[in-house]
Amino acid sequence: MSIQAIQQTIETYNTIIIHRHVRPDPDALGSQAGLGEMIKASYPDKLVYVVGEDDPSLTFLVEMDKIEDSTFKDALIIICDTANTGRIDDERYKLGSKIIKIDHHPDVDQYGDISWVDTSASSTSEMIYEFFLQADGLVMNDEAARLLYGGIVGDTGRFLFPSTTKKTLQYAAELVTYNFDRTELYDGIYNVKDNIARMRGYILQNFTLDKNGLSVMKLTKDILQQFNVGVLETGQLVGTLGEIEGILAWVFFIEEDDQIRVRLRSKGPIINEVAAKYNGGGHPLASGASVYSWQEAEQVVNDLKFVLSEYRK
Ligand SMILES: [Mn+2]
Repeated sequence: MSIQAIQQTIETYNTIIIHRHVRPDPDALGSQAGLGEMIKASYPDKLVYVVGEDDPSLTFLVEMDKIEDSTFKDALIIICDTANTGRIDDERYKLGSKIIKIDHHPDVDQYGDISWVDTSASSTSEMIYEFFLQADGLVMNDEAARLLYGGIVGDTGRFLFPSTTKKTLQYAAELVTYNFDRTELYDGIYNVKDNIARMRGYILQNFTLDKNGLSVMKLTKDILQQFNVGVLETGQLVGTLGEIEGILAWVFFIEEDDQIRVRLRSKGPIINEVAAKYNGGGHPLASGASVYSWQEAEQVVNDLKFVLSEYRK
């Protein structure tokens, strides 16, 4: 089974470089760095690096390593939480000698010499803990536990989303027996700056809601500027509409310099097929895409209207 194959492969390499997706979330970083810490603790002689761009709002979790191109030569590459190669942060993964994919998103873009994809897992961090349990003689420590717990918390919305299973809660229960500061972790993930709080106020004042339960929010450059919210920070906004009665699915359009970023969320209707039509993808109930004009954004809205009306039949 792939867990054994993954451990055997890790054992044969001296240098291991771990990647994750661009614009990381706590699960991307938690699985990446949690696995890294575990490998370091289990095989102290190996050189283990985590790479990608740092997101300033998440450096409390982990900071990335800066490494030379030459380090990739003969290295094992492990890519966590990344469904398609286009979203891998740090393209130099191509310079490595072998690739392992570990992910919980639908396996649309199959890549890697070894691939372990489990869409029933709440998070890739949960899979990394499973890897620890099923592999032979691996070492867990406080830092790895902190990272994996943070990843699980992030992807399950603090154990709220339906992806949370008995296994998720069991693993979380085991992880909290390690010594790390949970309050500090929650503050790091959930505290927001005042500009984000005010922008949320704007969203709550201005969201639309149609008869089928679709909500549309357009955040133009002007509005983002008015609230002094940067592109990276907009990820903290999309959940704002999640608790409003009557909203079945919602879409955020975020205007950037070169594109309009589309963030889709749903409480039932499958929306990742719409995302796939517009240069994107993701989970059935949470995905993202890109469009290049407001006319194209209207097409996304029309496609979503169709999905919702079909869902309600
Ligand atoms: Mn994830």
